[in-house]
Amino acid sequence: MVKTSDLIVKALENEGVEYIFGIPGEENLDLLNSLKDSSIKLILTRHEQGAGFMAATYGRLTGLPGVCLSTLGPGATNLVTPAAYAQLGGMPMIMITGQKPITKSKQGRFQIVNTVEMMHPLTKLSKQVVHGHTVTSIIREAFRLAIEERPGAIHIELPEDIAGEKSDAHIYEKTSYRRPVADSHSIIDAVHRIHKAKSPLILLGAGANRKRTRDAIKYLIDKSGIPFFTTQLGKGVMDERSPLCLGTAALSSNDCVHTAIDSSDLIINIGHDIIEKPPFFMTRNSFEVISINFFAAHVDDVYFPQVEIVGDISDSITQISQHIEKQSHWDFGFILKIKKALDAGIKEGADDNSFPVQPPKLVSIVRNAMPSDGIISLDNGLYKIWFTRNYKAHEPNTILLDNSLATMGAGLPVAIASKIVYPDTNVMAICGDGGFMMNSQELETAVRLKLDLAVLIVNDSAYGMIKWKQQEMGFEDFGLDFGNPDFVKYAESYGASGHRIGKTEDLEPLLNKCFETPGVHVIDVPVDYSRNNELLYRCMTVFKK
Ligand SMILES: Cc1ncc(C[n+]2csc(CCOP(=O)(O)OP(=O)(O)O)c2C)c(N)n1
Ligand SMILES: [Mg+2]
Repeated sequence: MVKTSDLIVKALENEGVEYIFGIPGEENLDLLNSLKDSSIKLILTRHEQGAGFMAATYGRLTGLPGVCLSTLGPGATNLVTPAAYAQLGGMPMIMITGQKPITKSKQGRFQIVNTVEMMHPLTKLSKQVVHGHTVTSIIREAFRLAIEERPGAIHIELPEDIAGEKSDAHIYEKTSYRRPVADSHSIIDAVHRIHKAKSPLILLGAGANRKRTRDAIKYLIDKSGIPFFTTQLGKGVMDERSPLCLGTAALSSNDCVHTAIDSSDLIINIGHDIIEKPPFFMTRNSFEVISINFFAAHVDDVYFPQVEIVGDISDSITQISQHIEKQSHWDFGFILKIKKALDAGIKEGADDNSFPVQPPKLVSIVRNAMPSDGIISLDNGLYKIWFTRNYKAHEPNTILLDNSLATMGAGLPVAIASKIVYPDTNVMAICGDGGFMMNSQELETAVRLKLDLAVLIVNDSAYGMIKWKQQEMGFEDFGLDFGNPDFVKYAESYGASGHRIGKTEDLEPLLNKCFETPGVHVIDVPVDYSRNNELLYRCMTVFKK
């Protein structure tokens, strides 16, 4: 007979868990004690939200579920946002929360909320462990289900008394299986439609961002010569320096890339689903869409693909490539003209040395400072549009952002988890002054873990993204300005290095210096958003001329 909390740790080790991110409460003390002699490393954070974002990111980067831990009640409610983040973002994550004893009462209803019910709509499975005998099968099922397409969040509640009781449950072996593949009839139908189209376009979305898909997609693009564009979450699936890359649909409409999309008669959608902000709006009269995904497409007013290829994405693409041939009637002339205009616009923005920094210049400086495999982690704010639009990703998972829950506050924890997973890679969090302050306490975690990390704060002393929308909607400027702490002193008080730039030319050498100097660096960068619309829509104006 073995104590249940010991069994859980053994089961987690058996699943290959390396880290548990979290903040224990008294209801987790058995589990904490069982972790003491385990190979699993506890990463203590300063807010459960930070722990959840880190666990989800571990899952996103490795394909294996990331694990986080909290106490009951307030600890568990703090995991609500990361649960939604992982669930919407398709990131495998397992949350283990504590609970008061269930076989007897300890403190009445003190701190008790129905966490299992609370987590139901945010997870693929939310379950309480009611007996030590079932705990190992629950863990095996949790790990299986978390990575099954579409990946997502799982919640396991472990009551205090169950954690301490003994059982003789055995550990279940990990199993693996080959994913189902698409039927050849649907492949032939799709190839026929692609051949018949005048100007087909490939869209790369989040689901295309899986191990082994890049080679298959690259082969399809090389063989067919069909241009491609990406969603925000599809960035990096292919090297965006490709002459066939039209860039990213950072907005849903009215950007230059949409002129190209609207001129196409067939979009070959690899891995985008409607949980991400739409890269375009379909209408009755617009292009046809072929959806290639692990599952059938969700239908919506703005998205209703006419053709489906359901099965392992890599395999589907490989099957398509076997049959596809370049067609002499395909015409990409207009589409590639737009690409030229887009690229010229991006280059033009890179020359502007005015101060405070203009967003396109900021993107160009960061791109220059980051090596091809360097990772940037974006929080949510106006700068995200600029980075997704102008930052050309070279490698998969090198621009980590959230375009499904689109929560503020994840930028720093995501960067911390990325550095833990890839200790030899340059990692930079890029956060607005609003988003940074939502989880800035994790600076202490980064310093304690002795991570080398850059944190760039896009400083406009406001919730800039909402200010922009306010202006777009014709409202008066109201209610969105705030003051900031002195970010240099703030960083230093955590034992990090603080920097502030006084002119735009100083930023690139400073970033290079930060990557050469160990430790956590916080860089305060004043930005000017006042010309946002003019710069954002410049490509459209140039193109319309
Ligand atoms: C947790 C959360 N709260 C509110 C929002 C709505 N929201 C989206 S962007 C934004 C402003 C972001 O401000 P900041 O981080 O300073 O970036 P900026 O746009 O100013 O560059 C807000 C309030 C959100 N996405 N997430
Ligand atoms: Mg701001």
